[in-house]
Amino acid sequence: MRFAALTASFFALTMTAALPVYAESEHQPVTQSVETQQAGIKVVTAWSRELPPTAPVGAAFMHIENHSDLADRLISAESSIAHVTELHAHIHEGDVMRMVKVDTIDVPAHGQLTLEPGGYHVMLIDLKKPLIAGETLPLTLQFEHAGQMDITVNIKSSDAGTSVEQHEMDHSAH
Ligand SMILES: [Cu+2]
Repeated sequence: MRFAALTASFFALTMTAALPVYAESEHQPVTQSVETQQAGIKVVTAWSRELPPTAPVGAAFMHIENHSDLADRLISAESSIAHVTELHAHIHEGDVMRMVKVDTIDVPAHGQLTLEPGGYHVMLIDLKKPLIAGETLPLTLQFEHAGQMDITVNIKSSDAGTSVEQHEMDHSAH
């Protein structure tokens, strides 16, 4: 049962990889997104996806900008919603894509990086609470240079697109 749920969750992540992903928010007001900046590192549009209450794992995605001259790297993450939080990447093995744990995720000097379905993500393992659309979850990121950053992750509905623009369109339609 646990394996089945994990597989379903992985399948959902893999399937969304082909969808267009959020790219740039600089030019438009992003009212829903939480923006956190510290020591040249800026984290925008952190999001997760709602999952059935029985799902043992979830994932958090975000866009990270490094406005400093120093290359930085994400070295760990922690959330009170999960017993274990890991940094993950997806790798291709032949036709199969699978998740692997990574020690760090590099953010180049004056560069940017998007954690997204099918790519890097923060894995929330052994969830203490279900991920419910419209709610948020707290996440503490640890960067090598920028240090610790507390961010808020928006939980989106499972049928929402992967972009924050889509998320907002969904809301404005009400
Ligand atoms: Cu993962």
